[in-house]
Amino acid sequence: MLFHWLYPLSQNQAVLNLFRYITVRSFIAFVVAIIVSLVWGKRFIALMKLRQFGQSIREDGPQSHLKKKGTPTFGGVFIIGSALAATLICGNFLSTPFLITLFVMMSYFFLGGLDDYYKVLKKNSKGVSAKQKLLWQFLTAGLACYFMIKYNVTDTNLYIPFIKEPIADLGWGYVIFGAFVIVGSSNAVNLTDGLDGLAIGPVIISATTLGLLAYVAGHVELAQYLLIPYIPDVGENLVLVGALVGAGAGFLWYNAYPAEIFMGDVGSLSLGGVLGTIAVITKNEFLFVIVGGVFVMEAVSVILQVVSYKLRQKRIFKMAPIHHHFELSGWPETKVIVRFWIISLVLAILALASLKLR
Ligand code: 57M
Repeated sequence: MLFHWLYPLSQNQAVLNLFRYITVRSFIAFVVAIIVSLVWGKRFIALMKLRQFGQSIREDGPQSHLKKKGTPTFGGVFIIGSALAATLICGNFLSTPFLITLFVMMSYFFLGGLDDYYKVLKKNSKGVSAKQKLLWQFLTAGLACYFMIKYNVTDTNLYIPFIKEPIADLGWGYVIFGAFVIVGSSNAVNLTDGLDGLAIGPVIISATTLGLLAYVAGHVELAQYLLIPYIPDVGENLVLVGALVGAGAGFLWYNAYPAEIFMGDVGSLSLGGVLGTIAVITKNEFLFVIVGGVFVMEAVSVILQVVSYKLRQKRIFKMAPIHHHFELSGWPETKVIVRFWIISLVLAILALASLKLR
């Protein structure tokens, strides 16, 4: 909103001109969000403890997790809250791609918040039913993809890494395809969120990568130079990413092992939703498999485990998602976390490198 107020003044005050640049506003959003989340986080944790809004722990999980009982949850409220505060200051609310991403984030924030509320209120690990959750997620993601096409934000072509021409035109089928990517991303981040800092580290890395991809896609000369589709106004998503990365870093300050707070579904579903939406809106659905490789690995481990158990009554992993397998194999929690961060970083660099190879 500050952007809309300062922009007209920039004609008289040259220094305010800086506020026109997406890069400058993204940086300011990052700084604002990290300060707000660090300051607010401490108070928020104290409040959650006072209200006894703590996590219940499943007894069939790794034994090392039992000591985490009562750790406050709902951390996503201060991640998204801090990011939203920074975005309200720095964002350009006339950008349709930016508004669509915000729409998905807030819808999943609401869904995750409701789920956490039920879990905490009922003091058990079940929240909103899986069916209701999926229905809400698909409705939101489908609407978002419909808006993308209706408002000419993106075309309905499919692009794959390393090839500059589209491989197919899905027409309105793109709504279904895009919705799958967004819902898959949201749930994969949720599955990853099972160790201290395990989800937020790769979220920060993947969001930064997708933010850069959005910036180049929204920059006419850079898009032409890199032979990627030019998508007007999509660069504004870098401002949201700046805010989320700042807020995420502030959250990690408290979520780092041993965690003082968990993000809850309110955080994991909405952050995963944002990543998926930016991947779809920038036409990087397939590259996202590499960028978000850690989330993909976690989700695939669950699918393989469930299918194998149903078909053969045998498990592939000691426990799925795969981070539990490594824990039960004797790796200390922090080793699993840091190694997953390293994998995420390597994949992000690979994905960015692929931009020049087409
Ligand atoms: C959420 N949530 C954590 C916290 C966090 C189908 C099946 C694979 C689903 C899966 C599942 O329910 N996943 C979704 C995972 C939970 O954390 C809360 O949930 C929020 C995210 N949604 O923010 O509020 C626990 O994770 C630990 N944690 C940390 N640090 C953090 O920063 O240590 C979380 C954040 C917390 C805490 O212990 O309580 C969770 O794991 O429940 N189910 C599973 O993951 C279960 N796997 C399983 O059943 N595997 C089976 C089959 C079905 C594949 C198998 O391998 O045979 C495991 N999870 C647990 N116990 N806790 C196993 C049993």
